[in-house]
Amino acid sequence: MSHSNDITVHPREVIERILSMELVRVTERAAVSAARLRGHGDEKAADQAAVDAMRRELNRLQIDGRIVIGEGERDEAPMLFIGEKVGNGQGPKVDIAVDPLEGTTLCAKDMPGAIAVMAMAQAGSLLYAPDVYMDKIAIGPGYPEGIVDLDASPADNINALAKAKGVKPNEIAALIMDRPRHADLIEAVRKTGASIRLITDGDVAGVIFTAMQHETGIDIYLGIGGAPEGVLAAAALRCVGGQMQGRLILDTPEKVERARTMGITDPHKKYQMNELASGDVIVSATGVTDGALLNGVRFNKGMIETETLVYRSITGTVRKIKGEHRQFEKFKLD
Ligand code: VTB
Repeated sequence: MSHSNDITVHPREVIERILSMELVRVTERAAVSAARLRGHGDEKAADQAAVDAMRRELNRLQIDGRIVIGEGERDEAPMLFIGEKVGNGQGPKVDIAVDPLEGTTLCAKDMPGAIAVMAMAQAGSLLYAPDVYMDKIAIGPGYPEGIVDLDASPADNINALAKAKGVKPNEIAALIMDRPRHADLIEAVRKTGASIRLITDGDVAGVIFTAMQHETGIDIYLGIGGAPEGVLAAAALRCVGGQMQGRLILDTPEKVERARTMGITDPHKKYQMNELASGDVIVSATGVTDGALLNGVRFNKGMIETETLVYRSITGTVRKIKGEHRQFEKFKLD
């Protein structure tokens, strides 16, 4: 009988494999804590609960971690601020991007699409983005490289995508955040005949929707949302092989300066997806409210259910993990 303990696994592989499951726990805990305040109309309290839980769980991990995308800069965010060290300092050196509650308003109003999300990568591989806006464009996998571009007109992008998909432009569905700043964009997309799904919040999930077109019906994401959310979305999309570009909106000298102190020397740079997130990345997202990607947290009698998507760029694996957390006294999720 042969023994299988002679299989050689690269040490980095082992670390990453173990960490993928650890990240699931981190976002699960953040989601459960936020969901206890779901539908209570208090965005701040829900966000704080998610931040507390995420930070506590991160500090339990065997990592030498540093927050690169977090709740804000040190002076404005007491927890999970940019530059904060997390983990027990013992394991691999990693950079971490977090959004403990992406869609605080969605959670406070119990509307679809709030998630707890984080990405972890080798140190130096996530863009240190300031908390400004980012202009973004994203499509799912399977298209030739470069068929859409942030600098092309909306009409050219929709038409090129339709051609590559082998459909008419009126069979393309775009997703755009419902904001006055998008009035011209929305008009231009509508002129092509494409349909638009407007969302009130939550464009990390919005970008990921393009990679699951068969489930979400969305072909392309367009428009301006948060830059930190752009990095998280790029990290997830990289794992499944879509295309994305982003450009920071640094429209005041103060923002240009803030970006410069974070190492960004060209304020007009158009970032490709693998410049937003490179190297080996793991992304974990747990549903807080129900959404197209994930069910929200369910509080049952004696048991809490969670749903999490975990992405790994090294293998392109996407796992949907259903957690059943039995509320035995000693294992209780708080
Ligand atoms: C964006 C978007 C996020 O908040 O940051 C948005 O990326 C804020 O946009 O997903 P406005 O300033 O226009 O309100 C979210 O929708 C949720 O955090």
